[in-house]
Amino acid sequence: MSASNSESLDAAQRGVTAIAQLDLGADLAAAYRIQHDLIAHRIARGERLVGCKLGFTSKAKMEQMGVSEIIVGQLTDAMQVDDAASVELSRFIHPRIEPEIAFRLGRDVGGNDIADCVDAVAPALEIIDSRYRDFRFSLPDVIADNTSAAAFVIGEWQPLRDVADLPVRMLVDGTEVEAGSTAAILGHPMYALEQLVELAAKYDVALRGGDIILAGAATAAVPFGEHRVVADVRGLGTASVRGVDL
Ligand code: OOG
Ligand code: MG
Repeated sequence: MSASNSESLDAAQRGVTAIAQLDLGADLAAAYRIQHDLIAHRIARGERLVGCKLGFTSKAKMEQMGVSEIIVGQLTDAMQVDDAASVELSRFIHPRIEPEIAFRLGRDVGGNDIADCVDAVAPALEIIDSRYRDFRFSLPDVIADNTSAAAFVIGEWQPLRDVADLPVRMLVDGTEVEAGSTAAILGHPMYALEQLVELAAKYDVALRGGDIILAGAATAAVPFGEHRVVADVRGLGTASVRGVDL
């Protein structure tokens, strides 16, 4: 059951074709097992895990998607797009983009306080692309689908500083389309990291030195098309990407 669900999701992503929602019931552990199987297919093709991402850490995201529980997904090297680079839109089914902040772990978390393990922070953008029709899903559906992870961009890393309440803006071709604050991320992005430690232990996600962690979008996501999109986090700088149709 879970193998075939992970194969359907993997094929949907590779074939850039949406599938019907899965009928998973309410078992979140089973949904995370499908996510692990899905990542295993990617690893088997030569991709490498580079970190993880949180989802639904802000009210704006929860309300936009009708989901109210925080979730974790996994990031591979194939999802990373260089800052200020172009990305081909044909890779995605119905992509959306959202502003994020990213943390980098300087060492394995193990039993340590995660705040002590973070060695850098950066502005970031995440491109999400549900593999489900109409971008609609239940909580288990989106967990199985690796939390809609599709691509991400990291701006310049800098030493960790106070990120409690930094204004966040997202601009599309120079026009502001979303604005918020890092305080929208569970009240404080470091609190999101503490929640991540619990989720990661429960659902078998490693938190290793060198890993990148996306803390979750502070604002709603917007459709990603043939535009230049910038995330601007005051005090941290920007991350940007251009969507291109070749
Ligand atoms: C799920 C991913 C949520 C975030 O930052 O909250 C997420 C989705 O919205 O499709 O990445
Ligand atoms: Mg996100």
